[in-house]
Amino acid sequence: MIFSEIIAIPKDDPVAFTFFTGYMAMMAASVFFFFERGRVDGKWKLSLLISGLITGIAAVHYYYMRDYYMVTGENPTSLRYIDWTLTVPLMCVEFYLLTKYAGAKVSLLWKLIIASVWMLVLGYIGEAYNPEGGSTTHSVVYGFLSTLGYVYILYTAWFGEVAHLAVKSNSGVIKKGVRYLAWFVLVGWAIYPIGYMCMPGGWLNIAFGLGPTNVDLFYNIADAINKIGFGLVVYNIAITESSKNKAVGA
Ligand SMILES: *C/C=C(C)/C=C/C=C(C)/C=C/C1=C(C)CCCC1(C)C
Repeated sequence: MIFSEIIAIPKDDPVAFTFFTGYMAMMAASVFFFFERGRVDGKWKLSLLISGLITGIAAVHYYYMRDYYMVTGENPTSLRYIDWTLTVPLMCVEFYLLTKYAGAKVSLLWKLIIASVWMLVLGYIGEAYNPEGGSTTHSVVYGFLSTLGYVYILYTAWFGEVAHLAVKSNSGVIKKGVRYLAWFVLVGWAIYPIGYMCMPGGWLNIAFGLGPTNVDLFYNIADAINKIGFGLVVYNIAITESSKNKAVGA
């Protein structure tokens, strides 16, 4: 068939649908962040650039992940983790930039990046090297080790350095914004381990019979919430702080 190369979205495949809409949403968000960059004060331009890069990198990966999924019917695990290994550290950069003016040091950035890479490398081993048919031990051991990195970031955002610096910033907008981001890490990021547990041998696979396609479903929904949501919070801080300065005539 001549059209076999054109990969459509079957109407009974929600996973394919979320790959496609995820791609569109990420791309649209990037365009938005890049254009709006021109409207914020100089010190916020880098934050908006990073927001646009996060969704832009994801958009490219979604383009390829959808293809991979449509052609093989399997989880695009490698592409997924390459995407995350680029975008999650960039989210750490967002935390750092928001608290930089309150005195955040580069060491904070490195600690967050190391914790996120730890979380992702162990999650990747958990998924990519899950034995044929699935192993609960394998999935639980690497899931647990990965979670340690997640908890570290969670702690830093809620009670650790990031939280302290946000308070020190003396800006209600930054305080509230960082708190919003901390909520994203607590609730939005918690969707990922749920997806992870759907792989063969995972707890949700065993308890409820959820399978590999649910892994992608949860990941795609979580990505849209977190990457675009994170960017919008940063955007809101930037635009509010910028207009505040204009009003004062600074
Ligand atoms: C844009 C992508 C983001 C924000 C990805 C975040 C991913 C996680 C928070 C993944 C966490 C995991 C665990 C806490 C344990 C199981 C393995 C992972 C990697 C799915």
